[in-house]
Amino acid sequence: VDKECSSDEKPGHRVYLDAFRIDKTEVTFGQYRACVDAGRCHAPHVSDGTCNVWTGTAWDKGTLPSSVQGANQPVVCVDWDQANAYCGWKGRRLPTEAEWEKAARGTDGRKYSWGNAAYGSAGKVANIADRAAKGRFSGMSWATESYDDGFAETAPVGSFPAGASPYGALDMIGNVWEWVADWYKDTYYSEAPSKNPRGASSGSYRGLRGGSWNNLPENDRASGRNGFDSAYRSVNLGFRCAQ
Ligand SMILES: [Ca+2]
Ligand SMILES: [Ca+2]
Repeated sequence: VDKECSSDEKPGHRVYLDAFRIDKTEVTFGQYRACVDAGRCHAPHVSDGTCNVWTGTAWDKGTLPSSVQGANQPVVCVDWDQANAYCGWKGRRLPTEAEWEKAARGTDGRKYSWGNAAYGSAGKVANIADRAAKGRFSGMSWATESYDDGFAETAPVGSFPAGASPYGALDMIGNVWEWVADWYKDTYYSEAPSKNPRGASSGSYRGLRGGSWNNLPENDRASGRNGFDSAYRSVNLGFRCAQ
């Protein structure tokens, strides 16, 4: 179905997973701050110069704009350890990469959480780099003109019910990339077990999935994979929990 798959998404293979639960939405600033207030999480890196922020014309390490720090917007500028600690505080854990993908696209091999309809023909289904972003940011040359989701930066979680996955999970595609539990390995699917895969046994990058408000459509797909240093912090990278 998906002609945009890159090499790290291949070979296509069938995976069996034990039952699990996953959060319906990305974790918000409001939810995360409760963990900070409880003394169990480190504050998001919004102003210490370690978070990669989008200035409108370039990426830079700087202060996170207040426009993306709303209580119902996804928490960002959190690294993998912070995401892992938050989920632990909730009695949950980060999803495995395979769990994340099943939650996003179900079992019928669809390209997106909502099905196979392309951006621009499926209504407002996800927050990606769209016409609204291009209108706000002169430097976002890659944003697509043919789709308008209405948000130039992060949207409050759950803003796109039309993009819900077969299990009702929201914003699996777009809004913010989401940390998963696994070490990322580009060739992992050639060696992964068919039951409950948990990622490479070691590595230097942790997996992230789903694309973001700052990415073009080909990055905002259910099977797309990415990995970053676990200490990476960015305005377009958050997480959700599973159990
Ligand atoms: Ca957008
Ligand atoms: Ca997301």
